[in-house]
Amino acid sequence: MSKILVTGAAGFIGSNFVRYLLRERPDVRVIALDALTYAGNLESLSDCSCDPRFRFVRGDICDAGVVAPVFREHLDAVVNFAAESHVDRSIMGAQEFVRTNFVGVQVLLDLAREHAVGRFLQVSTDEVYGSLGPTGKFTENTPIAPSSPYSASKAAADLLVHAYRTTFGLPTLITRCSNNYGPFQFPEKLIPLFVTNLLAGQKVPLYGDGLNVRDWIHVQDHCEAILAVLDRGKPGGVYNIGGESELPNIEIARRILHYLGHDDSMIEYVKDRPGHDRRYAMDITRIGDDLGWQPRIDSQEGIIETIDWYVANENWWRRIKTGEYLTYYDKQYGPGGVVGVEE
Ligand code: NAD
Ligand code: TDX
Repeated sequence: MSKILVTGAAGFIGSNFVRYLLRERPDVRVIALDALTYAGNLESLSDCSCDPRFRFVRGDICDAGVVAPVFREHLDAVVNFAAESHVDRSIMGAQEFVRTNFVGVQVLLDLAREHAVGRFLQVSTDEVYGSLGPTGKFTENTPIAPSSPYSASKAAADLLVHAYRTTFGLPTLITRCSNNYGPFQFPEKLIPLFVTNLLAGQKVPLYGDGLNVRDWIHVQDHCEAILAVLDRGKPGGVYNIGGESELPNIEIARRILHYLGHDDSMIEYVKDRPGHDRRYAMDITRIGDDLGWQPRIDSQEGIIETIDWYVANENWWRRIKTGEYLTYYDKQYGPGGVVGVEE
């Protein structure tokens, strides 16, 4: 039975990945580590908690003292999702982004080296490449040119991962994915923010002219791509992941508005995000050719299914909006402390 450490497991993509891994791989044990920042929600993993192959550890990836005992458990692989992930917050203050997204990765890399972990997969982002004009796509050879403190901290981590591969021969992998949507996304990001605002009778804030373009991928497709890279990716390899579904923000807004029975009058055009990247688009030739992965979920259907999920799971997002979700950990495990570490 192999043992995989998933960091940032209580976040949006991490929780979807843990659920997918447990479903897909009967022979895998998962240690789910998360600091439970504002973005971490253990309720997103409540259905996994009774699986004997699942264990939750509360811990900060920057704190080697807390994370080291987990590495002493002979891990086969580490998949690092832990990050500060919201661009707008990084514009308000970069410190936590540098700390978690860069220093945290250094702590994990050192531990992976010390304990000879078999595979270290760093979950990165298309944003490290910066912004595209109206044509062209990012390939893995596109120069790194991040625009925001968030993407700069992710790019810095990618460089560090590369350096650990070159200097120490660590079996690293990097995935760079485009914008995800799907269940359990924190309602500060475009799609869940707009859906939950409308369900609560509020307008949706569209930045600038609403014509910025993102390449949207369902989180399930992203999880499948990550597992393909973890299984079969070439050590030292970088893999772009994308949904092949470019949409301007206004189009996303209108799909959500119309599906929920509203018109453009519920759009509030607001001041643009500083340094706002105009367009992202991913060339996914490498992961297709080398690993046989392709996105499977059509964004037209996937976005509607996602809206339905937020409608059906109002309790999940309402508890975030009221802050009640922050008390869940203490109710499950008792106040404070680190749980789940096997010495
Ligand atoms: P998220 O904000 O939903 O989740 C991040 C998780 O990391 C949270 O559970 C949080 O509690 C945890 N965390 C934060 N700081 C930590 C620390 N110091 N120690 C331990 N845990 C900590 O983010 P997400 O959208 O799920 O993104 C996951 C990863 O995927 C990130 O690395 C992000 O850069 C990357 N990514 C996201 C997208 C996207 O569209 N959401 C696209 C490409 C790449
Ligand atoms: O209220 C909003 N209004 C708006 O117009 C918000 C929150 C966003 N936007 C725009 C900004 C972007 O052009 O929508 C687009 C998507 O914004 P976000 O959901 O904040 O995502 P983005 O900035 O594109 O970054 C996301 O994808 C790449 C994730 O948050 C990152 O973690 C990931 O690396």
